[in-house]
Amino acid sequence: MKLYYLPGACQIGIHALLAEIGRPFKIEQAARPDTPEFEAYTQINPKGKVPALIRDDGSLLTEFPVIALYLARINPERELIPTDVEGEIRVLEMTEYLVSTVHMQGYTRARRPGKFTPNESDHEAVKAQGLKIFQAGLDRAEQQIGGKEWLFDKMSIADFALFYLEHWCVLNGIGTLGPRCQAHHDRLWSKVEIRHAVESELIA
Ligand SMILES: N[C@@H](CCC(=O)N[C@@H](CS)C(=O)NCC(=O)O)C(=O)O
Repeated sequence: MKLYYLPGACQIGIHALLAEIGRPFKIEQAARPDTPEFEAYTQINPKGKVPALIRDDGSLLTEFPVIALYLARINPERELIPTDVEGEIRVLEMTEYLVSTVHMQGYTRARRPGKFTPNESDHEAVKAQGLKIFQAGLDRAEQQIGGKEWLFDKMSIADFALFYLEHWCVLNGIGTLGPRCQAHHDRLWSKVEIRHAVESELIA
């Protein structure tokens, strides 16, 4: 299995999940659209995005929530997705919200307003709109963790979606983590395998 990454991008959630699962995997750097290597990367992943997972049979899997679900399903002994329907859909609901709304609509606006408007004069308004969506997501997660260690009763794939958003917040100072999200982040970050995996992207 091979994970394509861009240093520090959202695939750190999948990278951390792979490290937590503990089966062997490889990583390879993808390419950004503004580089000469991008054309070659689109031959591997036509969407040109990360995360992209090459599975053991050589096939490509994309989209964070789907990759995370796949990894949970093929490693059932790790119990990273509930097996009952209600439990499963609630974990997927949260994972989808964190990736599609909090990241794609919130963080991306706050960090890269130019993706949403060509007018530089609108950038500050777009950033503010993004920060509001991003912070609302962090606040919702803070509430959901409550007195638990994880978003749900057990660690699940949703925790790895939350982890990369928390990590961005810590690193880039976009948004504010409440004490439960900070502890949730630190709980995962204190796992040596996860820390090494995420840091290896920057070293490579
Ligand atoms: N819907 C995709 C979105 C992935 C995505 O936007 N990834 C960003 C990194 S955080 C990316 O590849 N950015 C490169 C670019 O847009 O050029 C998913 O859930 O995996």
